Formats: sequence, C-alpha cells, structure tokens
Amino acid sequence: MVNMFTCIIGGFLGTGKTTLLMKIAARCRKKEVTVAILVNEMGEVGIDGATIKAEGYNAVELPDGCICCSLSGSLQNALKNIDRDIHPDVLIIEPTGLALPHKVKELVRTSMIDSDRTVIVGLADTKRFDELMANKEEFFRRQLLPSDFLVMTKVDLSTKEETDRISNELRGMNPGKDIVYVSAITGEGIDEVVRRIMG
Ligand SMILES: Nc1nc2c(ncn2[C@@H]2O[C@H](COP(=O)(O)OP(=O)(O)OP(=O)(O)O)[C@@H](O)[C@H]2O)c(=O)[nH]1
Ligand SMILES: [Mg+2]
Repeated sequence: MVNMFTCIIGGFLGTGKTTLLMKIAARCRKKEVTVAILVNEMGEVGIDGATIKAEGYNAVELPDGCICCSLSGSLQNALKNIDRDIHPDVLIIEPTGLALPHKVKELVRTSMIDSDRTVIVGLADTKRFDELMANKEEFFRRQLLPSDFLVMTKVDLSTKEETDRISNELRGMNPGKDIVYVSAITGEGIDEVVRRIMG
C-alpha cells in the first residue's frame, strides 16, 4: 500500500487557511490525487468543515477544542480512522489559528499512521502582518517557526512595495525559508504551493 503524506496549514485566525486548502484540494482533485481534510475549529458549529464538505471533499471535523492540546487524543484517533477508512494520498490538516503546528506534527508522527512525510506550511496574512507584529509578535513567531516554507496570503490587498517590505521582515524572522506570495483571488502562487507540498 502506498503511504500518504500530510500537510499542516498553520497560521493565525482568519489568515486564509481554509481558502488556501480548498484551492490545494481542487488542484489535487484535478490530478486525481485523493485528498482528505481534517479541520479543527474553536466553536461548536463547524463552518469550515461544512464549507469543505459542500465542495464534495472527504472532511473530518474536530470541533470545540484545540488539537494540539485538549483534543490531542481525538486527533490521533481521527488520523487512524482517516488512514484506515479513506487512506488518501494527501491529508491536509487545518489546526485552529491558535495552534502550534510543531505540536500537531509531533502528534501525527506518534500516531503511527503511514504518513511518509509531513510538511508544515506557515501562512502570514499580508494585510494584518503589522497588526499581529504589534500585538502578538511572540506567538506569531512561534507559530511560524516550524514551517517548512512560508506563504504570504491576500497579496491582492497590498501593493507590491508593501508585500516586499513584509516579505523582508518575515525572512528576517525565518532565515533561509522560502516565501511564496499567494492570492486566492487572482490565483497567484497556488500552483507553486501545490508543487512544494507534493515534493
Ligand atoms: N482578498 C483576499 N481575501 C482572502 C484571501 N484568502 C482568504 N481571504 C478571505 O479572508 C477571510 C478568512 O479566510 P479563511 O480562509 O476563512 O481564513 P482561516 O485562516 O481559515 O480562518 P479561521 O479558520 O477562522 O482561523 C475570508 O473572508 C476569505 O474570503 C485572499 O487571497 N485574498
Ligand atoms: Mg479556517
């Protein structure tokens, strides 16, 4: 049996995680790559899960808690069920915007599922970068630190100069990491993200 690989989409609340993962899933579907999506939400009503299912994807929701802490056992059970029942080529995990992706990666590693590779994509909202740096800098840094590569989302909302300035700041915080500019509106960067995830 071919093993699946896993992609964790990290990023603060409202950064564009669900929007990007739907684009990734659509690209995979075109290539006949099977995708399952595991989405963790804070509230009881799973809005993201419902949106994803409405598009016809295999979606598993873990609502009302955080998969990197209180729901870690539920995450590991869900992973085993996905591996057994769906066994996708690619599993995309969207943790809550308050989760630390390296903890999720460790839980994937110790869940004993057949995942060959786990990639962490770290999303930073171009439009809200300055606000987050002003108010939540330490958390923001910790959240992005374990990323294999970074994505600046919503670049359609900023000028090229603004985007480049933010990109320089992000690079300063994460030396040596590649940064992909992405817009879900224009489609910029999405193929590049898929290429990097698929390896
Ligand atoms: N202009 C623009 N808006 C975007 C882009 N990507 C996402 N958005 C919008 O940003 C908002 C948040 O996007 P989501 O994909 O729900 O963000 P999220 O990170 O999944 O949010 P939570 O799950 O609540 O943490 C939505 O209104 C999206 O339509 C983009 O590239 N450009
Ligand atoms: Mg979301």
